[in-house]
Amino acid sequence: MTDIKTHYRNCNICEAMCGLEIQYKDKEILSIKGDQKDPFSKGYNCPKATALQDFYNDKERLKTPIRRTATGWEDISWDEAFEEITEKFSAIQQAHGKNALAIYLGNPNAHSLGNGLFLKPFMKSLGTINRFSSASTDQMPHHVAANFMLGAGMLIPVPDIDRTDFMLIIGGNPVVSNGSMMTAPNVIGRMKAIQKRGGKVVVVDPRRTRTAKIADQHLFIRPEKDALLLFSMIHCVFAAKKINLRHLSSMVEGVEKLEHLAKDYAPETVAEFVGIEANAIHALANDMMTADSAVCYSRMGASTQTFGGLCQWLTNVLNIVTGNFDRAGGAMFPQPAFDMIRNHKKGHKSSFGQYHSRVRKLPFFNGEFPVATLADEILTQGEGQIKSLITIAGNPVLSAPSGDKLADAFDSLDYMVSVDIYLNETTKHANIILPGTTGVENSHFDIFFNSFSVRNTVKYSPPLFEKEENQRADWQILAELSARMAGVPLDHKSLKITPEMILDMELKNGPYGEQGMSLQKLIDNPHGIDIGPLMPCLEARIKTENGKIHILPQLYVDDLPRLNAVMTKPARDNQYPFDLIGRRLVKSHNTWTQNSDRLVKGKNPCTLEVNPEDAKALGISKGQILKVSSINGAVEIEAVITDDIQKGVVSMPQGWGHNQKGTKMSVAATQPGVSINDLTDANRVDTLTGNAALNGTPVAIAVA
Ligand SMILES: Nc1nc2c(c(=O)[nH]1)N[C@H]1C(S)=C(S)[C@@H](COP(=O)(O)OP(=O)(O)OC[C@H]3O[C@@H](n4cnc5c(=O)[nH]c(N)nc54)[C@H](O)[C@@H]3O)O[C@H]1N2
Ligand SMILES: Nc1nc2c(c(=O)[nH]1)N[C@H]1C(S)=C(S)[C@@H](COP(=O)(O)OP(=O)(O)OC[C@H]3O[C@@H](n4cnc5c(=O)[nH]c(N)nc54)[C@H](O)[C@@H]3O)O[C@H]1N2
Ligand code: SF4
Ligand SMILES: [Mo]
Repeated sequence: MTDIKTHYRNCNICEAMCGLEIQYKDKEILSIKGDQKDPFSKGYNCPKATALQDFYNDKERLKTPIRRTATGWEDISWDEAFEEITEKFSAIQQAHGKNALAIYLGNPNAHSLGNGLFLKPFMKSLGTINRFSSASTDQMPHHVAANFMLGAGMLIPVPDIDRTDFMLIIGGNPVVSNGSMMTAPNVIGRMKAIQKRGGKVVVVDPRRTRTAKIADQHLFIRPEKDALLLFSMIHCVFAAKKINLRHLSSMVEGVEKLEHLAKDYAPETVAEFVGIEANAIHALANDMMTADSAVCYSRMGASTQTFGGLCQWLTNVLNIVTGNFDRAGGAMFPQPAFDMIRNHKKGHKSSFGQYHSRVRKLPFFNGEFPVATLADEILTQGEGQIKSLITIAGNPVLSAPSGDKLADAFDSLDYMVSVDIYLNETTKHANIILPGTTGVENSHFDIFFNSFSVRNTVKYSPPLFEKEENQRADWQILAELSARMAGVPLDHKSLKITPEMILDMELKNGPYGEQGMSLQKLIDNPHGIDIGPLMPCLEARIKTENGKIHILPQLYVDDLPRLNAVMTKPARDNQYPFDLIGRRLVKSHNTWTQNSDRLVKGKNPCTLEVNPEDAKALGISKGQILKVSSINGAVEIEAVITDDIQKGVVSMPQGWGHNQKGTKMSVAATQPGVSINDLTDANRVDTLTGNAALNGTPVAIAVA
């Protein structure tokens, strides 16, 4: 028994940063469970953590570079792969300009220490502005609001869930997603604790989610009407003369003009469009105003929709005007040990709108263009057209709107490379796939999610298993490709830099450096270190030039006519009378975890939820196969009839569609489902931020 060892690390699949205790013998994992001694997650973990061993053991996971040939894929050496890629990328950039090469970054990059540190220099070495990422199918509106209101895109407020007396959750299902832009392992426990201390949780969602079922109150809302609801609540705060800025009163600019604008959004005016009665809106506003502390938290449902920009701005505004910004129990700002905005100067120029995309004129921001227009930029001929692409840890064929069209666009590229661990729906279009190490083979530190965490904690995880001789880490792939593209010799000292070296320097120079924070300190504390609850810190952290909170940035004022137009249009499109929304499932993470048998076995999870009244009107019965069609395309999917979904709305999971030829994920293919993004429409975006409008897609449904 003595050779059974224990390893502690953080799970890096989702944002919750759960601490894990892993028992192993040699290279075999014996058990994975929550680490009781992790000061933040305290033993909590979800079923996906156990699958870390499946990804590690997966025989289909790629470990050596592969190249597509006329007769199939062949293994090639790293040298050969790098040589070919450097030659092709350089030739394309020479012939068509630097921007002819595009980059797409997917979600796992945010969950990787190495990628978090090495992507920036990598992208710089390619010299292209054609950068895209999953952020524009996700949280871009949060960054835009933080940028314009607080002066830094990463200065995003998070709900102080552990101390609040009233939590309003709009368009988030953290009980299933485990929280997002709110790193909070064990959300159920934290929600129940609110209730136990006499507080209240309200969920606003077109679907009665698991989070809604645990909450004290659930309000169905019509999809994409959240901005009207939020503005109406702000109207109520002004009407009741309950504006209370507390310690921020001398810091907030623009309140008078805001009050004037809010007059147009009385509950009685917006109610019929929002689908929530006026008195319920008054009551909700009253709850926010009267609770000792309160916080409005809005997420994917209020972000990936046509008014995502307005929603995230108004969420901040509601928290500010009710006196719940930068205050215990309200929306607060973490102070992470690795502080990403440490070197941001006050009043630095934002990149928002620095460029506009060539074809659809969507705004550039945070170093990227919206992925909703990637296919246009590949397919539209002319100066500046994208001819070549590198995807890094992303699967946009399944994750981006009109993903099927994107796949066709990929086929028209001159050359494509993917840095990925699987041959999947996206990477099958590449000429070469470069596989990085993953999960337990990597060391880990959450650069990003400590910045969105409901408590200040810090933890480093060493690799559990050494990588095999021929394997490379993602960051090593990025570093070598950068060097080769720049003509830097491969024995150059810059190639000796490791993520650990940078991490140690950041920790030592960070906010806790003087108290002895360092990598060694984290190695000595394998369960992690608790720094404490979030503290008011906005005055010190704000990055606007004059140190003020801009409550009314002009770009939002300019977007209001678009919102107001909603109240004059007919609610329903006759051809596509239903609104399609997405849902997340406990046992899958986006598109990529489905090659684990333990996560996909059981009954088909990829079903369409239909309200009983709609089912009756259309003659749909349980288990029937339905054809769902949109302006983009059509899929066939099994019906589930439930009053958990609002009438007129249908819901299907995101992340599925593993039924394509030419991939190598045979377990995923046993439970393929269909892709929601064969229905979503890349032309539906929040025009303000360019974020994809994945929710609220107009669809028709019929028995197939
Ligand atoms: N309709 C609809 N669409 C959605 C959403 C929705 O709610 N509805 N959600 C959106 C959101 S929030 C997001 S974040 C995006 C996600 O969009 P993507 O990031 O494009 O999709 P993922 O499924 O996360 O793809 C991860 C890819 O990384 C690979 N991978 C996994 N681990 C590693 C690793 O360690 N190294 C490398 N190199 N590769 C790795 C996987 O094989 C996979 O190809 O999807 C978006 N799409
Ligand atoms: N198990 C699991 N966990 C995950 C992921 C996963 O795939 N699986 N993905 C991770 C990622 S990348 C992210 S970004 C997070 C996302 O985390 P969340 O935002 O919590 O995730 P969703 O489940 O997409 O929640 C969106 C909710 O918005 C609702 N909704 C849809 N349209 C509207 C609308 O117009 N208005 C309102 N008010 N609500 C609406 C949906 O019904 C849904 O309940 O989850 C992360 N965690
Ligand atoms: S909740 Fe997220 S971080 Fe925690 S164990 Fe599950 S997948 Fe991992
Ligand atoms: Mo996401």
